[in-house]
Amino acid sequence: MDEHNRPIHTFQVCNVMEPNQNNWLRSNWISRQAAQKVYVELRFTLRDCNSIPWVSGTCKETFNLFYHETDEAHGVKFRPAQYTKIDTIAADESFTQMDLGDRILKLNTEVREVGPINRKGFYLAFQDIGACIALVSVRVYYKKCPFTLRNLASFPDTVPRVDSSSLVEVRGACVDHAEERDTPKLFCGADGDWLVPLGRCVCSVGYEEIDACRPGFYKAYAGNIKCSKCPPHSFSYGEASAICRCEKGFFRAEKDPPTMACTRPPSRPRNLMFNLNDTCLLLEWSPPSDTGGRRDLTYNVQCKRCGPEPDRCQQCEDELRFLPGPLGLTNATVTVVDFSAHANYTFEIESLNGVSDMSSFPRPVAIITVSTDQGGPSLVGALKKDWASPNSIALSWQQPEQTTLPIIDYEVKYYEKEHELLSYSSTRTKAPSVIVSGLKPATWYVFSVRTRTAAGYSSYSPKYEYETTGDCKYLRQSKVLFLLNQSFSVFSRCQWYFKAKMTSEDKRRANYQNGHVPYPGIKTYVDPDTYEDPTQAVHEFTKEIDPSRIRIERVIGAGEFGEVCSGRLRTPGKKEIAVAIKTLKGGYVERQRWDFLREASIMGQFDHPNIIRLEGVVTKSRPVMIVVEYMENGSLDSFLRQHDGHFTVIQLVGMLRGIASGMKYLSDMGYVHRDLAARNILVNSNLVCKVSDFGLSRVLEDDPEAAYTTTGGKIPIRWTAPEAISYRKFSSASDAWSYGIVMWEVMSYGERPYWEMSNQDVILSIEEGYRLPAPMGCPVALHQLMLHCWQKERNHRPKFTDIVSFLDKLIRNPSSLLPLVEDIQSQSDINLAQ
Ligand code: ACK
Repeated sequence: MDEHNRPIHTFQVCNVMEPNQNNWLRSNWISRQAAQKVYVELRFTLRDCNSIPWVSGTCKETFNLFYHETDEAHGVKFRPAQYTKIDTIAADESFTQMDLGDRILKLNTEVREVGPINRKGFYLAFQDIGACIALVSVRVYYKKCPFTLRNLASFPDTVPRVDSSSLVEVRGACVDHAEERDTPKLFCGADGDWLVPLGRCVCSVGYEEIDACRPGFYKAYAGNIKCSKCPPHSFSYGEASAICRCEKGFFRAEKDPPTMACTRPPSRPRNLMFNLNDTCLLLEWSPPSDTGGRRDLTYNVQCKRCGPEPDRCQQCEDELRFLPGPLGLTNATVTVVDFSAHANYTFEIESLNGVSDMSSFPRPVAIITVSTDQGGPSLVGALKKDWASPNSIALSWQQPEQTTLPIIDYEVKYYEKEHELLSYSSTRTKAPSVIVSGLKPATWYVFSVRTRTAAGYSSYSPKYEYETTGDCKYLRQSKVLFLLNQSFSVFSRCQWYFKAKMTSEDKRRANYQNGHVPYPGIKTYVDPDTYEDPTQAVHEFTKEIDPSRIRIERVIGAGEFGEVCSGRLRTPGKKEIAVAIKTLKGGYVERQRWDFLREASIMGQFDHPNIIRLEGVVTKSRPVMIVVEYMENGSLDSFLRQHDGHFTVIQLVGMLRGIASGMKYLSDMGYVHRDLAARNILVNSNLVCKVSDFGLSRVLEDDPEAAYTTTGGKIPIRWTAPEAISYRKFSSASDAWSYGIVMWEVMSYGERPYWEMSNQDVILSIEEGYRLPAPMGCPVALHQLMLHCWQKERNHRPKFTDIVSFLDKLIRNPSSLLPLVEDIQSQSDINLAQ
């Protein structure tokens, strides 16, 4: 019985009482098969001699294992002398009589290696020399590395070497639909384990691991990558596709990779137009609406010349000269020269791409007929000069009343009157107005305009002659100003003596005499520094607020004098309002208190929607506070940086208009800001921009942008006009320069003017005539206005009132903002190429 009490067959011997035992048991012949080394596992029981009385001389506790190699079976023949001993086998555990009674089976298992075996087979034999044994089972086996698949290669059953320290190198064979990358190899170890995988196979085209590509998928390259979905406009019906086939009407060019979508020929060019003058015919068109999904778009031009009967046409490419050529054009334009006057040419422009040749459909073309007898759509009305400066002339004209086709734009052609035959320039505008800049001072120019519709250009308007203003006139004006300045300084000295006794009305009058011409209904600004007792200025221009009406909510920033907080202000009988509260930190000296309150005394004099509004001050209790309206979006520069690209041009122009309007108010009042910059503009929740930071004579001390100049002042160099930098000539004209910089900051969404250039380089480059280029996406009209603000000669700069009305015009006519500087630049590149 085995341990589970099942009956088993055993070979037993137990002649322990008799001496000189020599009993043999021999196996059948065992075929070696592929084995070089075999293992013999024996399971047996053995009786403990001590547990058997009276057997001490004869009882043994071991038996012997033998083998004999032969190439064939010997039948019953058995000659023990031929056998080789493998080992003496002893039991780890032997059993006793008690174990038998308790039916405990103490089974031993022993394994022995036999080999190398060279003959075809062998016998095993067991020799008993007087033990009490039962041989329960004999298992004979050999070890092999079994068939395996590794790295898409199959490795066959492999028998290890007899010498257990050397490995068998086995080359794998790629499985079906896989191909070798590096020779796949495995090594078979002595214990039948596969070791050290090397090399690999990869899936062939059209197959992925485990499976063939499903329909709708493909695999164009061998490799252990997945099958991919067919690219757009292609399909695969069957399994294991190496490439997807193109849908009808779509193609794959020879060099297109299988991963690329199938493409089709492009549609026809659009908006084909011509522009004719005496010597040149410019054909221009827009790219097709459907490029077929490709980028290798080109155009061919064909020409037909037709007589009075339209069906009698001749090819005419050879008669004409095309620049750069008639075929394979990559730009949507071609210039035609050497044409005859008084002829009708029909041009066909076809768009092509890399698969056009594969389609059997006729190629769609755009057709235009050009009569070289000039004429065309309607004329524009009279050309009026709006204003002129030494370098620019602003023109406007009436829009043609009736045009069958919408006007695309106007072309303004101009040249110096004296050099009519030498050269001319042209500029385009979508609005019926233009500022022509880059002109010479005191020079006569000739202008004419023509309209462009989809049918081409009209003939030019009659010529109009206008002159730029001359420098002499300005020189004269400067002299007058200079003289006025002389008298001011005398007056200023006298003023000193009267200062204490002057009322604000007297001061306004004094300001008036200082050269500021007050506008009817607009007060003149009074410099609070002209008060001997500053408290009086504070008293005169600000309202004292009872601090109990103020509720401070949170700190929003740090000012030069203390924290800036937001909060609420209650006014009896009015709605509570949000306010910003600037505080003066404790431990100040009287001078600092005055510097702090000076801003309030200035702000309190202003009342304009684009100037930050002073609600009042707290001076009679601590802390001293200045309370102003709350501007939800904080300062303009950081606001723009946080919302880069978020606004329409019209919104940006709206902000600029607001700032210009605030500045117009300040300049009308005779107040010069000196530190106009986006960081000193605040923005509320409705995007209304308001001028702030009236830090005043001391403003520049507080501005982190301000740097000391050679003349000793502290100045925000990048925002300041050259005359203010070199000799502190601050004026509304220098504010206009700064306004130009603010325009640039706004249009570039808070970019730093002159980027990382040093202050010294900025000064030098301005001196050499360098000006900031237009920011990306900046309309031409706005950059021209900036350049106007940055005229070296300050009297040539626009006044804020001009700026406001110019911006208003742009806002009323948004199409005037469409031409962008970058578009015009690429257009002028084309013109230059011609
Ligand atoms: O850029 P900001 O958010 O806007 O951070 C500064 C900070 O206080 C220190 O000057 C903000 N600030 C100043 N005045 C006002 C105001 N009237 N309304 C809202 N924020 C203000 C400014």
